[in-house]
Amino acid sequence: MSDEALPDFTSATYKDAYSRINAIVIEGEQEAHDNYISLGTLIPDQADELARLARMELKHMKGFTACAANLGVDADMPFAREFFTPLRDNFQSALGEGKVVTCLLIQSLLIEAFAIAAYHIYIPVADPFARRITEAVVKDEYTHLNYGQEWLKANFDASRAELEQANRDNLPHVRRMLEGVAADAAVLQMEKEDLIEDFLIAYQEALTEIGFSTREIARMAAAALVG
Ligand code: PL3
Ligand code: FE2
Ligand code: FE2
Repeated sequence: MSDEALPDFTSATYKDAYSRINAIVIEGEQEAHDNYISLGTLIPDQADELARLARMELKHMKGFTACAANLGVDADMPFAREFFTPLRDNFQSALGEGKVVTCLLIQSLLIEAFAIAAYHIYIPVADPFARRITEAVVKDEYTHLNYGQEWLKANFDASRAELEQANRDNLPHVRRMLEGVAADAAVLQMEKEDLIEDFLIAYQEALTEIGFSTREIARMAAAALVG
């Protein structure tokens, strides 16, 4: 991949695809910020740490906003807002019910694993300006995934059933999101199969650390096929 030609970052086709992909990333970072602030209301003794994670998300958002400006692209924010609707709605209803486990699964496991996969696959095909920014961001996203992972690991017995249900309710949305972004991602020379593979590695590693068995994880991953 690395010895292939990079995309033409100035072409109309590239900029058109970038206006949606970049907007998804900006919206995702903004919502991640809001979600960590909200999580601080559910876990008050962690509010300071969660506010620190939230601040990192705003920094990411600014970085990706600069990437669009650098390419002369106008991010399609209404498209991106729509893109996140299912996960945003599910996070908001879990928040309303005080379901911290579901909120952590949606934000720290699913959304962060999705971001990690997307950024990994993007880095080798990004323009040099965006590459530097994305490399710094992806390190932070591991910190965020790890935050949720460690909390859920420490509370595994009490969280297990809710995690399985939240996975069933939300993993199918992640699959649809991957499918929804695939055509634009391909214009950026990011392959759908690579995105799915990287996502599953990050997500399954987290579930393993939290305490699920291989068989349980296989059953959870199957929810994306039937959902
Ligand atoms: C949480 O910290 C961030 C959530 C962001 C979700 C990102 C989804 C990415 C979709 C495909 C993007 C490829 C990367 C392009 C960068 C401009
Ligand atoms: Fe982020
Ligand atoms: Fe994050």
